[in-house]
Amino acid sequence: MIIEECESTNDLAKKMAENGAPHGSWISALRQTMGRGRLGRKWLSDQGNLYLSLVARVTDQDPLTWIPLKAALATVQAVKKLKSGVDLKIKWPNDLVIVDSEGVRKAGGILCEGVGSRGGTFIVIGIGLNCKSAPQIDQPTFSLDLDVNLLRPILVEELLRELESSTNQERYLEYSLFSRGDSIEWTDLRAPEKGTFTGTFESIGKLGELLVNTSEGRKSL
Ligand code: BT5
Repeated sequence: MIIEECESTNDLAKKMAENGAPHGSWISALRQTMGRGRLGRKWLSDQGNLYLSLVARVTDQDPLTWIPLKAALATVQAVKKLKSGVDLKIKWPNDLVIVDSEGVRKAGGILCEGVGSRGGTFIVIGIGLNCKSAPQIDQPTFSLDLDVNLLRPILVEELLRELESSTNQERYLEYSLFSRGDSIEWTDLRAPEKGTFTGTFESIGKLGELLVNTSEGRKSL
């Protein structure tokens, strides 16, 4: 379903799921007035970009930690179906970025929110993608210049396909911003006072975690 405006499509998709909407139901808005990122951050949601949330019904057997990664993979694949030359990469875990001579610029992001109790558990997969314009913020941003009406059905199809398929580290790594041996820096959000850590990217683990080599040995993030 496509609507003009809402606060956040994730909120509406949660309500839909709570009211019994089946797996694969989705809602998309032309603009959001209170789009959300992770950890209370804002997602700027001007008219003309993609804002879509899909209800995924999940079971105990599903590797839930892979869902955001699968959603990112599906988004890259959908974009490439419309514009094969676009070099959209996944910056683990949930950023969609373009990398070129101007550096790394954010074009989209994924916000997965899990709700419900076992038995009726669902995850809302929220995707924001700058198709028409990119907001001016204190970080580099990018707009993909895509027709959002063409992208929407392809994205839903790719999402459903990814959710059905088994997890695949190799395919994910193909679109990962990080390659083996790349230096990476991170902070522990639970203990920011510890400052920045450094290491080199090794791979993606079985649960979708980031495996890095540090001076103290292998760590999973
Ligand atoms: C994300 O969070 O990247 C997840 C964004 C998910 C948005 C979708 S839209 C449909 C659904 N409904 C919602 O309400 N949300 C989902 P995070 O990694 O926390 O990144 C947030 C940060 O990205 C902000 O603090 C800004 O720095 C930057 N940012 C905000 N809006 C942006 C935009 N339109 N384009 C690029 N960067 C943006």
